[in-house]
Amino acid sequence: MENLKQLPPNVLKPLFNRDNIKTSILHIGVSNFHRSLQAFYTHELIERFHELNYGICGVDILDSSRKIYNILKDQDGLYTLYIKKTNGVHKAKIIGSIVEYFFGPENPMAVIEKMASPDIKIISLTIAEDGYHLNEITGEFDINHPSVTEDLKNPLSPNTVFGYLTQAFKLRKLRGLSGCTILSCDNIKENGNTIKQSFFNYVSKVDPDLLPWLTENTTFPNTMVDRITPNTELSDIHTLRNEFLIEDQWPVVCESFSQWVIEDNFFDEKPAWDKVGVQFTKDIKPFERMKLRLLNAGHTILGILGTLHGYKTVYEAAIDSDFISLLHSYMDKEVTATLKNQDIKTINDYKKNIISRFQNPYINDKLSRICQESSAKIPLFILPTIKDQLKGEKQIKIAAFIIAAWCKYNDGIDDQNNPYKIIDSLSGTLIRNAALSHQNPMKFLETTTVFGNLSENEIFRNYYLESLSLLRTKNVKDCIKELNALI
Ligand code: CS2
Repeated sequence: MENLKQLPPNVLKPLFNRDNIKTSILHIGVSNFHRSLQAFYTHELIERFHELNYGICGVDILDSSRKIYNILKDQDGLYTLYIKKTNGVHKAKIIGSIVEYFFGPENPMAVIEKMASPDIKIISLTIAEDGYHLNEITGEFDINHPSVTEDLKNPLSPNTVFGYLTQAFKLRKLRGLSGCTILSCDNIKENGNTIKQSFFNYVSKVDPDLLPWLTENTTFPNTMVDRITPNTELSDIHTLRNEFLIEDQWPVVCESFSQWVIEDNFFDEKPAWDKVGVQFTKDIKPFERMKLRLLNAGHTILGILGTLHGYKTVYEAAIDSDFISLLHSYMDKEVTATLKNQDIKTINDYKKNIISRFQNPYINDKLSRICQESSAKIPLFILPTIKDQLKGEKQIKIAAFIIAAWCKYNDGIDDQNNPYKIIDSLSGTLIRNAALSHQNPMKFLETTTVFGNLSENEIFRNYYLESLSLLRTKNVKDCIKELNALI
C-alpha cells in the first residue's frame, strides 16, 4: 500500500482509502479473468461512486492456487491490470477492490465462517467448466467424482465449492441468518442455472433437509462475461517494471473492451454496478448465446485451424485473410440465424467488433490457451449452433469442417510437421479416437461424451466425413481456401 505513493504519474492508482472498505462480496477462484472483469468493475464502483461497502474477499480453495494466493497476500491484494488497446495505447491500472483473501487448503473453517458471515451478500465464483462436475450431455451431476466423494467423507474440510457452500449455508440456517446471492461468472451456458443445478444436486445427496431453506434463501442470477484475458507473460512483468516502475509478481493483461451482463435476480441488495457500465437484464439468453456462439466459437475456430497451420497466437490467425473469410462466413451463414431474440444491428456490431478484438496486435493470446479443454468448450460454443441449424436452415458445412479439423488436431502435429501438446481432461480418449479415425473415420465423432448422438445425423455425418477426408489429404490452409471458394 505504502509503495503506491512512489509509483510514477503514468500509473493509475486507487483513489480511495482501502482501509475504509467493507467486504460484502466473497469471490471463489481469484483467476486472471476475475481480476480483469469483476474485480475491475467493482474497483470502478468503489472509486467513482464511493460505494465502500462492496469490497471483495478473495477465496481460493484449490491447492493449485497457492501461488496466486501467496503473491496477492504479499501484495496486500493489489495487482496491476495492464489494459492494451488496439491502437497501442496501454494503461497500467492498480486495482484495489480485493481487500481480504482466504485460502481454503490452509484454513477451511475460516473460509466457511467468512461465507456464513451476514456481511457477505454475494458469493461469486469463477471455477471453470470442470468445477461444476456436470456431464454436458446427460446434464447429471457427477457424484462419483473423486473430489466430491472426498467431500462426502470429510464435510468440514471440503475440496469442492459445493462442500464449502453447504457448510456455510448450514451455519447461516442454524444461526437464523438469511441467505445470499450466488453469482457464477464462468463462461458457460446459463451459468446461474448450472451452479444451482450442481449445488442442489450435491445438497440433495449430503443434506436434503437444507434444500427447502436454500430454495427460499438463495438466488442464482445468470451472467454473461466478456473480456479477453490472455495468460500473463514474463515480458509483461518486465515491461511494467521498466516502463511503469511497477514491481508486480502477477499482473493481469487484458483488452480494453469489457462486457458484463447480469440477470436481475439478486437475493438481497445489489451493487450499483450499472453505474460503471454493467448491464442488468431480465433475459440473459440472447446476450449469452451471441457471446458463446460468436466470440468463443470464433476463438475455437482460429485456435484449432491456426494450430494445425502452425500459428501460435490468435493475432497471427486473425490477420490471415483466408481464416478471417471463413470466420465471417461461419458467423453470417451458420450462427446468425440461430441467435434468437437479438436485434440484427446488435449482432452485426458485435461481429465486427470481434474481428478487431482478435486483431489486437498487443494481446499475445496463445492458441494453446484457446485450445485447452476443447472437449468442454466445443459442446458449449459450437454444438448448439449445429443442433439449431439441423432443426432449421441446415447450414452446417463450416461447423462440420471445424469438428473434422478438431479430429485432425488431436493427431498432435501441425502442417509444418511440428508437434504440439493437447491439454484436455479427455485427451486420452480424444487422441485414441482421432488415431482410430484414420482407419474408421466415424470413430472420432462417436466420442459420445462430447458429441452425444450427433454421429447418427446423416446430414452432419456426410459433411463431416467429406471434410475429414479433405483434411487428411491436404494441408489446412488449402482446405480453408477450397471451402471459402465453395460457400
Ligand atoms: C476463450 C475465452 O477460453 C476460450 O476459449 O474464448 O477465454 C475468451 O477469451 C473469453 O471468454 C473472453 O471473454
